[in-house]
Amino acid sequence: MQPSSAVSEKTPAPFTPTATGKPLVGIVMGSTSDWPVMEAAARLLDEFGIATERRALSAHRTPDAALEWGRGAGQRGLKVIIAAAGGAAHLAGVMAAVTPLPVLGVPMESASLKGLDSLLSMVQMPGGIPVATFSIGKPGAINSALFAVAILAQGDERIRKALDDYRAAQSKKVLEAKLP
Ligand code: RP5
Repeated sequence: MQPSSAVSEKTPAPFTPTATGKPLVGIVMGSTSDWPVMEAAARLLDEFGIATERRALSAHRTPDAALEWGRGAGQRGLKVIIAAAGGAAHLAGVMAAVTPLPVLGVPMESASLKGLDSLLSMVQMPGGIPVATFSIGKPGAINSALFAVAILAQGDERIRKALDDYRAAQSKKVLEAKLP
C-alpha cells in the first residue's frame, strides 16, 4: 500500500475557483465523466483570473436544458463557450446553433474509438455554423482555455499581459530544462 503522502501528491486538491466577477467563459460538457479532463480548462482560466460557468448538460440526455443554457449564454454575460463531449459529440454544434458567441469544441476521448468519433462528430460542422474544434482530451481542454484567453485578451489589457507572461514562462521552462 502506498503511503498517504504519495497518494495525496497524485490527487490534486478539489477545484475551488478563486476568480471573481461575472463569468466570461462558459464550460459545458456532456457528462460529469468529462469533468476530470475539462477541469484543466477551468483551472487554467481561473489562474488567468477569468471566472467561468461550469455545467454538465447533454445534447442527447438533457436537450431542452442544454438549449436553454446556450440560448441565454450571451445575456448572462458570457463571451466564449467551451463545449466538450464524447462519442456522438453534438453538444458543441448544438451550442453554436443557438448562440452567436464563439464556441470552442473539445472532443473527449471515448472508450471504444479513443475520441476519433468525438473529433469527427464535432469538427464536421455544416458551413454557416462554426465550431472551433480542438485536439482530443486534455491538450484540447488546455488549448481551448488558452484560446478563450486570447479572444478575451483582444479587449482587455490585463488579460493580454497575463497571456504574454504565461507564454514567456512556458518558453523559459522549456529552454531551462536539463535532460539527464
Ligand atoms: C458524452 O458521452 C459525454 O460527453 C461523455 O464524453 C460520453 C460518456 O458519457 P457518460 O456515459 O460517461 O455519462 O455525451
